[in-house]
Amino acid sequence: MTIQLSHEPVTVDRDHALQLLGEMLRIRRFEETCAELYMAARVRGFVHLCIGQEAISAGLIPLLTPEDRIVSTYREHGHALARGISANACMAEMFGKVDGCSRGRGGSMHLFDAQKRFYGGNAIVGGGLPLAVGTALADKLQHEPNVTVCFFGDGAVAEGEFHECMNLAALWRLPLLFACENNLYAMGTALERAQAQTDRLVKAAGYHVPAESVDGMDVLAVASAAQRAIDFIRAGNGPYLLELRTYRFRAHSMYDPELYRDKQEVEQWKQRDPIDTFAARLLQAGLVTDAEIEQLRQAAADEMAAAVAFAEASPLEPVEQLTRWVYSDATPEEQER
Ligand SMILES: Cc1ncc(C[n+]2csc(CCOP(=O)(O)OP(=O)(O)O)c2C)c(N)n1
Ligand SMILES: [Mg+2]
Repeated sequence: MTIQLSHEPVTVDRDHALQLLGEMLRIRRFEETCAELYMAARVRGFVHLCIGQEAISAGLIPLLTPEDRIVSTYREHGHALARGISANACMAEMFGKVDGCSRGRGGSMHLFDAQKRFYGGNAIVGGGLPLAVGTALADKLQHEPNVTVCFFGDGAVAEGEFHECMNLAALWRLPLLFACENNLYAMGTALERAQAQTDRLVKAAGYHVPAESVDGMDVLAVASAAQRAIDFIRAGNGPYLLELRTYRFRAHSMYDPELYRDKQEVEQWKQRDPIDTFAARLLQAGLVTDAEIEQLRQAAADEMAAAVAFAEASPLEPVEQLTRWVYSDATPEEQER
């Protein structure tokens, strides 16, 4: 099927369409489950949901090779799941259990899996950017053909690290994709209240970094722009910036009373729900049936229910081991985990 986007036609076949939709549904269900668990005080700590932003993870991450690298933010559940960290390992991490992908030591904001080359989960706004410059520099120096993708929010663009990292990545022509998830708010601060220049493309141009702004609510638009960016970077041309225009439907974190935005604005964005709009397009094109969409929904629900059971059955780390991994006494095999 060929779907006409605003700027170009994109071809997607049935299997691919189902895969994209299925991934978004998995992420949505994982996070709805997290919200329920949090309200029931079964999951503690900070929890930041990406509900509304799922098209970014589902559209971009499957385009990477297993050797490529990802550095993310505290709003990273979707990135981690799309990268192939199992729902069991992510959910156990939410519960702080030993089978969590960070052995229960990180929680929601610090999902991590070195084997999947997923280097966090980072609570510091903009904190992932220098790490990503580091992994991209390492790959460049070792002549590895890998791309590092660094996700960060619109708020991180105001940090000095963003500018330093853009400068170094451009200067050294690093294989780094700057993936800015612009959801228009940094906690309770609207972008235009905090930044004099709100056009990310202008900022990228300041460092001679090619950039594109894309509708982050449209999974096909994300995939098509991300493919262009990744091809450009892998060909040795240096960094690229993608601005993914999106919106979070839920609060900043579970503690936020949301006094800074109109309910009407939120409702308007919900009309552009990346899952509902994509499903509607596929149905309209006759590519999938209602029953198939329902099957995907059910599969996601079953997977997440099983993940909760897995997480609950997983033990807490014994107290005697709490000082382990602080100053590493791990064997090389354990360090690989
Ligand atoms: C260096 C730093 N400053 C401030 C904070 C507090 N803080 C946590 S999230 C956040 C907003 C970041 O917004 P954005 O980068 O747009 O990401 P989003 O939450 O919208 O995904 C702030 C200021 C922090 N964690 N780190
Ligand atoms: Mg933001």
